[in-house]
Amino acid sequence: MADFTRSNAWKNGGTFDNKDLYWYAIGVQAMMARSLDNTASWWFFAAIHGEYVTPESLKNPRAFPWSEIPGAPAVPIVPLPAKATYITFWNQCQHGSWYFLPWHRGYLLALEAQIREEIKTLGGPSTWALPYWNYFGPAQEYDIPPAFTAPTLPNGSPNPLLPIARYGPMNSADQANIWVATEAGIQNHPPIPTDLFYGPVTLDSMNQPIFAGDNRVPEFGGPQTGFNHSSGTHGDLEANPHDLVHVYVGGTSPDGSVPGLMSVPALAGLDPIFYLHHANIDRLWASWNVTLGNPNPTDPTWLNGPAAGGNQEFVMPWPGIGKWIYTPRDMGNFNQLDYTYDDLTRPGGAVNVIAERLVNLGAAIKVEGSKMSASVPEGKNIELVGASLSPLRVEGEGAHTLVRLQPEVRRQLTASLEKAAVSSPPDRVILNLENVRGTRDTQILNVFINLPPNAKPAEHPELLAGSVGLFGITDASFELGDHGGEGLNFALDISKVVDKLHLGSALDSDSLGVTIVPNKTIADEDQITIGKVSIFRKGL
Ligand SMILES: [Cu+2]
Repeated sequence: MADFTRSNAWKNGGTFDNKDLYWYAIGVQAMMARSLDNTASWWFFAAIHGEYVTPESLKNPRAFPWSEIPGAPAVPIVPLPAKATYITFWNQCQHGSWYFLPWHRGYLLALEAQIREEIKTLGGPSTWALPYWNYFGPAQEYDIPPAFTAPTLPNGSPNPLLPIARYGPMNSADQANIWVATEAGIQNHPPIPTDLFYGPVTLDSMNQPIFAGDNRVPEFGGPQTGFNHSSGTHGDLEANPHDLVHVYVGGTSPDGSVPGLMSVPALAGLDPIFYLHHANIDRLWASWNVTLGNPNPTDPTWLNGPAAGGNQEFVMPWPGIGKWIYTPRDMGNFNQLDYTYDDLTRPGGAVNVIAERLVNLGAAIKVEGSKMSASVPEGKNIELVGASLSPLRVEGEGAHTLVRLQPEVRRQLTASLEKAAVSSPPDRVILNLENVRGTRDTQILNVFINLPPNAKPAEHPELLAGSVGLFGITDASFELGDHGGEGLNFALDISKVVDKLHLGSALDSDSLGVTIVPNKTIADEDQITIGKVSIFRKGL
């Protein structure tokens, strides 16, 4: 039986009438009153995720220093903790890794424990739990809950949940304009300029039943890695919704000079909405396990975490005990943790992607009422279907390249689609953007396949392969950083687009056109490049 229940932040209209939000604000205010070097301060916790305040982090000339963040709140840059302390605790967040979900679960637990301490000290409820922001919820829940944009607390003091540097999907200084571009959000908000495109934040990642993958097909939870703070291939849940929500909520200042806090890993933990976004990501993982019945890895290298392999350990400050060390094993079994969520149903209901594809491909499948049965291929065979021949510079309103298909592999892929049946599931097809580099974390790139010349992207959603937010690209592109500036990789499941091309006989070609459409015009100094666009098939 869980001791604590995390609830929907939109309860009671998402205002301070929702006592979870009111007490969160009180706790955040107490933590913000402490100094940077205090392990129980708001600033220390933000730096655990990532920071641009130590000399080591500021070596990257494209870093946006904490000293330049416009207040409120006024973000302190001194006093730094002792170096041994910040080396142990700061810059831990795991991205592009199968540790993404378990590391962030522990991070949320530690922050929640600290906030609960503050609340208890100030006479609030001892059962307080961190609320979550379910931007996929009904009505206008794609909007940020109003408690995060109110200028003041009920007593008239400044609202600690409202930072200046939060600009939303329209890159606007108007705090009323902070929302997540889900399909409902896009429909109900001001029209997007038609030469650009806002790729939707979706729940498609919830349909992937396998947790761990590799750099080409990272699956639901991400590729197997060691301790991985930046670079690498983002897993399906990490890429969309996680990265896209960060970038849509953070945005950039209207003149482009200030990144929204949420858009950059080394700034994101400073914005109080961060933890409600991550609580929702954590809830989706729990739902994927508990409601959909999908298993976490049983591999000891996942269970024991990177410390068992000689890497850094996952460690958090913890009120009363000082320091808490944890592993993915401690985080993975949701039913054994001391908290739960008020809603673990899979948002949008169950979806069987393979069954949907079989219907679209015209295969005869067994239909029982509204339920369709078809198994998911568990195969490990991954094969390159084709790749672009040269690196791609993405500037202005976008870029275009060709992916050359290898005739023999393309024929095998076509054959798999032609003979698709319950007993012979079609290949999955995955498009990779490899070594994406640049200096603008706030950018979103939308990837279209065979978009006709001069066509408006918004009129061709059926050709959208997917969308990626460049959350973390500045650090991942720094030559003197952890991975030599190799950049980020993204993997988009394009099976449904390929099925349509196949049915329209457009797959029978020696190449596919790939068009990159940004969500906002790209400035030259952002230096966004894609090393290679490649396409893989994953079959039985
Ligand atoms: Cu995050």
